[in-house]
Amino acid sequence: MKAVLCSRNPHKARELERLLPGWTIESLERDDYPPETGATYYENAALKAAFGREHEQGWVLAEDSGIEVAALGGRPGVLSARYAPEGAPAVAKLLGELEGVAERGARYVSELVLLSPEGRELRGTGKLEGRIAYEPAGTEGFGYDPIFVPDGEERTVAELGDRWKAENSHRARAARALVRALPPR
Ligand code: ITT
Repeated sequence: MKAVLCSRNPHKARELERLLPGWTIESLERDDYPPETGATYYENAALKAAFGREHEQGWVLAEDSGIEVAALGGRPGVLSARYAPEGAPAVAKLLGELEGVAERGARYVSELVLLSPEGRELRGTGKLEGRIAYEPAGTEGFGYDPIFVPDGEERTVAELGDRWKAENSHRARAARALVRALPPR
């Protein structure tokens, strides 16, 4: 089975191919994706999927995700990708906002939308609870992974690594929910 992933983030394609056994994930590489104007992760994922449907007849997959920080009232949340340039700048900005803040609780959220060739919509949602570390550590993953410590762990997602992520991440949980929603083949 092949699905076209409507995303410009190569990390997502790599993670999702691992998370959806039996599926080949191909990224839809275009430079005219619509702006993510939705108020929720689901709305943004559906927007990306609808854009993909304009270009692809087969299975179309889209994902929207973000990080919600309790001390920031849930920010950056659905605006995570626009919070700061991806990578070190985003990490530094978030650590700066939390300087001197003892309440470090946060969660990752992932919302997947899969459109069947006949136009049926399937969804999967996943969350990962944790806290924001005081300094970055680790080299795997992407985005906020160097400063996100999942509940029950002492190390960041970037230290725990891709294999840990494939079992436990918000995206892994969303992918399992999506697989459960798929019709039997
Ligand atoms: P597409 O919209 O093209 O799929 P994107 O990276 O812009 O790619 P989103 O709009 O869904 O994706 O934004 C998600 C942001 O949330 C992402 O840029 C990261 O900052 C953060 N994020 C989501 N999942 C993450 C993860 O597994 N590890 C680290 N950061 C993550």
